[in-house]
Amino acid sequence: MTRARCLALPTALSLALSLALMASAADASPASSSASSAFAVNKKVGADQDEPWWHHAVIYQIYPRSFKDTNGDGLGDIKGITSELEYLRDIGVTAVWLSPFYPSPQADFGYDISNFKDVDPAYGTLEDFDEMVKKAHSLGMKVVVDLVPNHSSDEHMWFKESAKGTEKYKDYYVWSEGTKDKDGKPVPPNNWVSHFRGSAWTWNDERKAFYLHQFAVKQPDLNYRNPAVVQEMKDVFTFWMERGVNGFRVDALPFLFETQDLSQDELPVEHPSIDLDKNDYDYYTHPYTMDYPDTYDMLHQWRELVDNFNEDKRVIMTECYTTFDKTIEYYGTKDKLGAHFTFNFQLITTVNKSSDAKDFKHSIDQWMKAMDWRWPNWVIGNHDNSRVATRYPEMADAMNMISLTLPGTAMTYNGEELGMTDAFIRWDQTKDPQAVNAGPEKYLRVSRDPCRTPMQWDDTTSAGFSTNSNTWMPTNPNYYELNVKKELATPKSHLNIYKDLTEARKTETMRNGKLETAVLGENVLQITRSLENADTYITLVNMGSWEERVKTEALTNKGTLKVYTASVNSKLSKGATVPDNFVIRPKEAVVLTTGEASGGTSAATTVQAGILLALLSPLLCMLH
Ligand SMILES: [Ca+2]
Ligand SMILES: [Ca+2]
Repeated sequence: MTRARCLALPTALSLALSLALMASAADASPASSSASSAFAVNKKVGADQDEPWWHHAVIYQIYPRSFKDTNGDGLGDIKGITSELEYLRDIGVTAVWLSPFYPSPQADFGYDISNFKDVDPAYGTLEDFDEMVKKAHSLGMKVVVDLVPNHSSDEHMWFKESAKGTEKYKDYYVWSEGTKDKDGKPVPPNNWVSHFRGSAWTWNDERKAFYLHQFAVKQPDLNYRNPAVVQEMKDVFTFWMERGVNGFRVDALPFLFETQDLSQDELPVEHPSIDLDKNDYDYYTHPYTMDYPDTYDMLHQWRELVDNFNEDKRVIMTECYTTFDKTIEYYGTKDKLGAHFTFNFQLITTVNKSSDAKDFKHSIDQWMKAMDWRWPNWVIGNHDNSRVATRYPEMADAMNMISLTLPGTAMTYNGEELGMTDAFIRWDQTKDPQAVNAGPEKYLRVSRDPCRTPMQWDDTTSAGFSTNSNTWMPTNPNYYELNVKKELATPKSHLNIYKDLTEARKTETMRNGKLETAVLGENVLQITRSLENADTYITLVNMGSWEERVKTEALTNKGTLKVYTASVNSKLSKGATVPDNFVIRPKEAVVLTTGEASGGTSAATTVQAGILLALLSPLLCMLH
């Protein structure tokens, strides 16, 4: 048996009017909407009022290893990216961000870099890279590269020379002789633990000292208190800007600087989770190794370098998993700018499949309230997190609708446009160092392998990712039915819905319209985008486990509402006129508009809506 509630949608009139309506509706019925929150889209970011390319961009994260293999070695490559740029353009992507493709021993899949200014031969050459950038630009797309400043590989020439004590390089890394135990054996200077478990200090026999590594043993932290290191990394930015890249995604920024007083131990968190022990990073607080003030200053220096390189606009987007306030601080201040935007991980870290619509509204509002002069962005998935369709069962479309209809820059991790899911990777197939270090009992809790499986292009060998059936990471066995080819041919597929959404983003309303968020009843999240003299767009998502009834009569004074696009689990179809009352299924999501549906309407859809309304009438009676 279903449970349906009558919900009143707030109007897309002025905020004051909406609030007044909400207040009176709330008095009348417990199922009415909560107060809505409104946010203007502020374009004045930094000193420059011209809109940069990245403001309304859909930035698509490519994990090069898993995207497309063109030479049959089972590894993705740069030529593979080049070969699929038309696909990306056609689905509405406006910029690609490439996860690391630099020469690397692959101890942490490219985040351990042995040369910051080259392409790993496994992925191709600098010429391949230049070709890719040229083609992307010719298709009207931008290219962003990953920049990994915190550490290099221990196989980088700098580290080898530093370990030898070569004068020029001896202070390129953070070295300490530590202390001695009772047997005279050297022990690390403090209790700092690496992200990948165990001490963050490893003894180097050649140097006769410990080196700091906040991540893997093979990722020694660079010493940014050495001006030569600061200059080296600035040269890396310049090298890639000269090759035509349009921006940088800066990796693991909060860990750039540590305290200089290495005698400081870090304290355990107050109530560590029972499955954590003293070798786990999350067992401790990190006041001496995270969000250090000098880090914010270095970011400002990079911002100046990138903004002043030439007349082209480039973006710095930063990866900072930290507290909310510290995250916002990475935007810098109006007087001392930091990132153009720092990743908004709110939809990964503050909400999950158990969250209700109020939690989502709070998560979105909290970010928007902090924006002020800052530019918003939305991240729902990446190479470090379980895939969206797995984290939010049956909500792949809903999450894409949320991230793509909110104002600001939208990020899409490769495969999320298809609703790709995490694959199960056996212990003996596990490659992620974080998972390997956790051991066979705990690896599934931390492994990032499941979200890094090959892109699913079609139903041929290895999902069309490679002609080789032996790929570096197994292909998710669901590729026979979950792939680009099939979804492109299926009118109501995750991919075609994604295309509808990127199309909507081109409208003036989506670019410049104000945002209102509201909750209908307990479970339906409403995101309204409106602009004077332009069509209104309303995203509705039922976060609950039951059907919800939505009443549309008070919604708009702009005429009939149509379904712009609807999730695969929706009964509504694109182009259908929205009935006065309709039921929204659990985890269903729709975008409604006062204008036309994406890509026009079909004759069948209106009929379907009529049938739906007829089916609903018994429920309407039940409620009286
Ligand atoms: Ca290859
Ligand atoms: Ca560091």
